[in-house]
Amino acid sequence: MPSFHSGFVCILGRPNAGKSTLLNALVGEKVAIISPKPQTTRNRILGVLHVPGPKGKPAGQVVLIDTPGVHKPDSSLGRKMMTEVQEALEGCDLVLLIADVAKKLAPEDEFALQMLKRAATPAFLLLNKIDLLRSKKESLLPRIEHYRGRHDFQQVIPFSARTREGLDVVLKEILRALPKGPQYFPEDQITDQPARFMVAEVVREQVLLATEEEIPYATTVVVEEFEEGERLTRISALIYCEREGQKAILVGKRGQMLKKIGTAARLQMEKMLGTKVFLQLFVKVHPHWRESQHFVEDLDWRRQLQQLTGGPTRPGGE
Ligand SMILES: Nc1nc2c(ncn2[C@@H]2O[C@H](COP(=O)(O)OP(=O)(O)OP(=O)(O)O)[C@@H](O)[C@H]2O)c(=O)[nH]1
Ligand SMILES: [Mg+2]
Repeated sequence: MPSFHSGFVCILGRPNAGKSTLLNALVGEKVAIISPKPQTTRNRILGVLHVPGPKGKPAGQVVLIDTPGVHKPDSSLGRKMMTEVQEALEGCDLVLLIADVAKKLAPEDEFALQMLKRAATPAFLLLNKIDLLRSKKESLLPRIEHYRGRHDFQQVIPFSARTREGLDVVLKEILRALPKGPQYFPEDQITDQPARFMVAEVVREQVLLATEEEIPYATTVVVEEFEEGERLTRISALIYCEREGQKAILVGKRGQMLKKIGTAARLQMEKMLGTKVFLQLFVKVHPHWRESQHFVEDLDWRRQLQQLTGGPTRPGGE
């Protein structure tokens, strides 16, 4: 296939800029969870976009890597998140730096720019959320000037991941920037995350949507049991939080909150898996888990997968 273009494209930017929304919009399926709260994404997430060409022949493959929002970490969890960003940047062909035009420039935007500069990879500046601007073009100009002065971007494209305005231009330019290359993933594969870990994320998304203040940040989800049948999948998951008070809120009066989270998560899982789902959720307190390097490392699904399949589990043993 002489004209097949492909490559790895890293999505980088401050928390809440719309990186995961862009990933899902380009892939056309929900690969990453999304929430109005910053620091939703905690690990790098791969989404494969199979681009059809004329006469139904594939024209290319864009392997997108969504990353956690760039911030100054203040815990083991935050440091792990920034390592995930760094790993995603390594060896990619193109970086998409996502800015949120509805927000003022913040230190996190500068951190993201610094990471991009260190990566020394061709980059696009994507100005997201233009649907929130009243007088679109004029208000974008100072932002564009600022970024143009800081870095040599191959493209600067305003768009909206939510309304899809400008998304066709984003995709066209990504394809143009990618080299001729192989098909990295088979045509029926859209992510490398096993279903077992995607369902943990689905539960976490519902926790993020249903709770406030520190609970979204102090919560993580681990799937304990995942038994896939032809018509029914049995899933049991633990929601970890850091304090008894958080547990009381997550469970709710007479278990109402946990039930609400469970019902919403189950409906999403049934759509995702194409089977009925029997979901059991439990809440457990693990004081200061975000500070525990060991616990945070064990949350990494790539490591959990190695444990499940009996492979090496610690760096150095690999
Ligand atoms: N109005 C508007 N909202 C958007 C757009 N793109 C994303 N959002 C919203 O912005 C919020 C954050 O979106 P995410 O995709 O989770 O952002 P993210 O950059 O992945 O965030 P982290 O994972 O926390 O770094 C959500 O409430 C989205 O619905 C857009 O183009 N327009
Ligand atoms: Mg995200």
